[in-house]
Amino acid sequence: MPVNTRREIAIRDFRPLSARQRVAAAPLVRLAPGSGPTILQRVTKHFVIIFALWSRSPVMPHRKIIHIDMDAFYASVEQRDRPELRGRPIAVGHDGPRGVVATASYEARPFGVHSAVSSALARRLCPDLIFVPPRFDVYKAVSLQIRGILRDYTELVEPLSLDEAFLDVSHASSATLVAREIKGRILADTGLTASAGISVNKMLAKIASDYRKPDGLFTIPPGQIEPFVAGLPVERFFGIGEVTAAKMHRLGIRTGADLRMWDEMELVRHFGKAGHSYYGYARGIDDREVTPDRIRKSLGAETTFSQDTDDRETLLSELAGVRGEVWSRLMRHEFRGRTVVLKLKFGDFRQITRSRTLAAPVDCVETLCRVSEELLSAVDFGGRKVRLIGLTVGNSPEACAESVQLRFDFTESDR
Ligand code: DCP
Ligand code: MG
Repeated sequence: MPVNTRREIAIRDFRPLSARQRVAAAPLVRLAPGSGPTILQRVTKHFVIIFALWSRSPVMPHRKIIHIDMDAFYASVEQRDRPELRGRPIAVGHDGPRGVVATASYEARPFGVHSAVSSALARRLCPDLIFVPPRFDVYKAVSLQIRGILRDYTELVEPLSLDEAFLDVSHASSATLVAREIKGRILADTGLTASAGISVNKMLAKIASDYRKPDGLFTIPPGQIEPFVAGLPVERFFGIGEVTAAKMHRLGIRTGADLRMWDEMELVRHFGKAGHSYYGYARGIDDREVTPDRIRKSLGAETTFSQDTDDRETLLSELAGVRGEVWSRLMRHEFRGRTVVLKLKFGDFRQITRSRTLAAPVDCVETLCRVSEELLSAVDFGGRKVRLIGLTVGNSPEACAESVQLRFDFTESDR
């Protein structure tokens, strides 16, 4: 829904209160028995009615989106771990004729050293630049630590890369306070600063996080979207890359206000389907949802017996049933994993797991059968009866590779 029509819709759709709402308002309005209503009663009554009208307004509440982006991520991790690099201009990357800068510390940026600049040029721009070789395993571990923090605030976390993510915190009363707290947690737990942008959609939140970097926190509230977008250079819109921005410049479109003057079909004529999105961006509209990272880490099934048992034959046949279910799920989800985990819960509700990691992902039901039966036969029940048996396959090569995508091959659509 276009932001600028929100007020019109809100007014147009006001209707009389329902009987239920009148009943809800009644106790507050009937303050005291007596002749006529006092001034206080009249004011209260009007307040209650306005509140009830507002609360039943069909206007969808705005989403509350936070975009978190770590500051000079790889470089900050290096400066954190090597105090002698703090306050110095550093570039993460290999120094050499074919080297490229992955990122630069904020001390190096005024020299023009930043991501994707060749190492040779970076050295010329900043002769004191210190090159630090990348340690991807460390960045990945920090990234996972940050994701863990973000997931403490909502399930709706969509990582965009190792160092940035969107969160949908529409449930919170103040997204800005949540973002402030997240920044504090990240600093306390990792020793690194993050910038946060807060607004009603992804595009605006992403722009906002960049607005006060480093260590920034910037909110674009609903009432300020229009003037904010109007003054924004088109190259700062999330979704408009360098090539498109250059084309817009040639058409005389430099700011959101310029873009807003264009007819939607004209934009489509010049920019193809993306023209529809640009038309929305100029009005601060972006309907994309925060899509959580749903990469599956494991897949399994389990069954609880109606009667606890320690009979090995019964357990083998129950295991076969569970295994059949796991196998069909593996097929259905085209999931592959190298680790087979057997879970047993005993009559006293204590639980154990036994696992084996294979050299290659489980590729046939016979392997799953052999491994699961071997795991079961090696368990000592300690005189207890089994109440539940479960089987899981995990350690998928796809899930492990998930966040190692590095961004040297930046393309327009990534922006
Ligand atoms: N990266 C990369 N190659 C690129 C861009 C980025 O290897 N062309 C890596 C290094 C960065 C990390 O991804 O540290 C995060 O990218 P950002 O664009 O968020 O840049 P920074 O976090 O380094 O800096 P900023 O403070 O501007 O976010
Ligand atoms: Mg960053």
